[in-house]
Amino acid sequence: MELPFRTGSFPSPPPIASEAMSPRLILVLGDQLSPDLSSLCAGDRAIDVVLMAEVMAEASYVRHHRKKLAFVFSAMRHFAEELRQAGWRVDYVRLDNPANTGTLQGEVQRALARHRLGQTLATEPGEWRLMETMRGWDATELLPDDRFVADRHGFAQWAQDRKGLRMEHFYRLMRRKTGLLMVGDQPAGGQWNFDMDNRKPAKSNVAMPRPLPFPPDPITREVLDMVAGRFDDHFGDLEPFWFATTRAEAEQAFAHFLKTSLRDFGAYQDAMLRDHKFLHHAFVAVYLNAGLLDPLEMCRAVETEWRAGRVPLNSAEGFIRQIIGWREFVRGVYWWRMPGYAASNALEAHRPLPEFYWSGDTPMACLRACIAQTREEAYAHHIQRLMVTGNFALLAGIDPHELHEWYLAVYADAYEWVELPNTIGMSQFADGGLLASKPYAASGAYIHRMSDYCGDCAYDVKAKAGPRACPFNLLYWRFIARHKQRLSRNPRMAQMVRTWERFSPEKQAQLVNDADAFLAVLG
Ligand code: FAD
Ligand code: DLZ
Ligand code: SF4
Repeated sequence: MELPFRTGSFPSPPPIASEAMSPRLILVLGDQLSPDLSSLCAGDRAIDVVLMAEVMAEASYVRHHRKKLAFVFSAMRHFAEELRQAGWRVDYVRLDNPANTGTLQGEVQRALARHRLGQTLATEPGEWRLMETMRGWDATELLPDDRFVADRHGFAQWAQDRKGLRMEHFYRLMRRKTGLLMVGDQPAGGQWNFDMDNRKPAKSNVAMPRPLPFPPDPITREVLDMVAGRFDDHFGDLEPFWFATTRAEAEQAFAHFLKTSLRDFGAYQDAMLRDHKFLHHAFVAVYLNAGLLDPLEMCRAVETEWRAGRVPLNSAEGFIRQIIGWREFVRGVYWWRMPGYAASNALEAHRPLPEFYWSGDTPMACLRACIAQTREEAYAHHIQRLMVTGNFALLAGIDPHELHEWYLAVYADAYEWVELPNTIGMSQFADGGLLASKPYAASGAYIHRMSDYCGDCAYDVKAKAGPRACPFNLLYWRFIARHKQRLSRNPRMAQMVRTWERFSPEKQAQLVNDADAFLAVLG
């Protein structure tokens, strides 16, 4: 059962062919900022040349948030400096270089000619789109990206032999493989999962920690000026910019999280508050996905905090599950099911994405708050993404592909391998239940219980019908009615279908009419 994941050992790069001993160009992408990247490990710093290139094609395949662009370019420039200090010859092409061709392929070709090299070496890119392109390049060797706990081929092998995929099964394999929170072959605390302890609403009047900010240094300042000048049509506030842009800073930010927030991470994981954008969340996905942090090192540090008695097990387990469970699982699903996965639309949702997802201009206070903080910080935490912006889109029948492009653009941590399965699978159920066991559909009552948004809203969360009824309440029943055949076959949703069927025909008609009236003016 555990064999596909090579228990106890991690994938190592395949041997390099003997002809590859001549100097090569090593292409390092903007989310590959790890000194132990497979291509760097296989390279030879005495003879090879590292190429890093800022290119318009990557900066504009969706209109990335301006803070995300600033983060990627600044982190790339800092990483290039670190490689130089480590003895690598680095050729760094800036976006504003007049000779920049605008594409990675163009920059590789130019660099090969500049350095009189004939071969390129790279670590596999994280996105299918780029993998397809790079596989077509001449004389290019692609090495596996081994910065993950599970290798993607092993995942596909494991997944295709199973009737139904469940993250929990995969997660237990990862716990066994890594030994994290294990006592012998049993889970610490006698339970694999403490999610039931992790659903407390939070109080808005208590002091909250916040992620460690870093004032921009001269490299970042130069990048901020460039992004301000070139990307004024992209979404999001560029300043104040406070993200870590080096590995050392990202490690400091994570250490700060361990000290100030991990203890309460579990209990308040699902809470949402107007004035506390980060609550006890780590704000590390942006660093982790770019390669500035290492997932296993992070999990081991969390485990150490628990073993030292400084944090409770539900928090340590909750955090580790997100990293070696969900993060690895969605990556596995992505590579297993692409390219078709991106076009999934099992619920046949075709409504265009409402304009307010960009402007935040809506009387719905929960959506207004989540979109405002997304614009300010290129960040919203998981429950804001899943149960506010995602839930609304699911209930309203928004086209999942349009929504996917929105999530990919607006979050600083967004790369397709992690964003797409979260959007298509977990949030929109557009894969028909491959990734999630039920649609994450909820009425206003859930948002009211877990947040303080409703007090500030033009709608009444308690009203189930009429013009002031919370739109989530109206849309929830319309969703159940619309998909009742499919949902009645789902053991976790069948009860809601039965409730719907017990409503009188008049009540059903009113709910659907009110919901349709709301959608008609949604735009
Ligand atoms: P914390 O809440 O502190 O969690 C710790 C870490 O666990 C995160 O940094 C992340 O690496 C990992 N993690 C937690 N949940 C997930 C998950 N469902 N999938 C993968 N990793 C997870 N995460 C991304 O990294 N990039 C995305 O583009 C992205 N898009 C999402 C889109 C939707 C619709 C949804 C519902 C979720 C998405 N997520 C995405 C997952 C999750 O929301 C973010 O990882 C998390 O909010 C990042 O903030 P944090 O670092 O403070 O995380
Ligand atoms: C996200 C991003 C951006 C905005 N810009 C660049 C870039 O200019 N050069 C680069 O090498 N990488 C960039 N990236 C990261 C890539 O988009 C990422 O490597 C692919 O999407 C694969 O995950
Ligand atoms: Fe959101 Fe409804 Fe609450 Fe308004 S009343 S904040 S729309 S859940």
